[in-house]
Amino acid sequence: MQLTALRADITTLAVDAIVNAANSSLLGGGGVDGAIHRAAGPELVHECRLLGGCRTGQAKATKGYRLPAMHVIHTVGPVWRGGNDGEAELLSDCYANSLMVAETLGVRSIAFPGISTGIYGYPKPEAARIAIGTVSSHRAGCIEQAIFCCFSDDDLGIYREALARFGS
Ligand code: AR6
Repeated sequence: MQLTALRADITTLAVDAIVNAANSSLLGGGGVDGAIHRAAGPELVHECRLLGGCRTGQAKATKGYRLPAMHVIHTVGPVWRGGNDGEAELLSDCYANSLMVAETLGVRSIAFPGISTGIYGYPKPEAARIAIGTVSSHRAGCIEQAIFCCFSDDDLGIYREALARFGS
């Protein structure tokens, strides 16, 4: 699987699936969640209502509706509470479970935002290391490309450095 980082608004990416950093209601919110719902249109929240929410670390899929991406995989990251509350494992679960759901959909390209690193307050360099470590240890079936979609140049710098350290 190829791992890349780029700077973009995730709602513009023409990949098979984008991942949404949602909350457990799956009914929308701020940050990347709000942007995805606005770009996908109202049908997205209609489908989300049928999913019955989502626990932290888990992932559930919907269609992409008006997005260029075919699928949205909604996952719920942990709220950062200082690091001793299982945050790292839960964040890793978000990436691993999103990839598992993507495989069941036959996804070949997937883009991730920095789950939990906005409103939920997860420190960005540590979150990037977990994201890269988890995605690179996934035994790929159909997924050929994983993109870490960074919203700012600073975030892209963090991912570039983490990828270089990881040896990608
Ligand atoms: N494209 C790519 N990345 C983005 C975009 C975008 N359009 N917009 C923001 N980001 P956040 P969280 C980045 O706060 O921390 C919502 O209200 C942003 O810079 O969206 O997991 C949910 O409903 C940051 O690096 O998600 C939950 O209640 C990253 O996306 C809560 O926020 C994640 O920031 C989830 O908080």
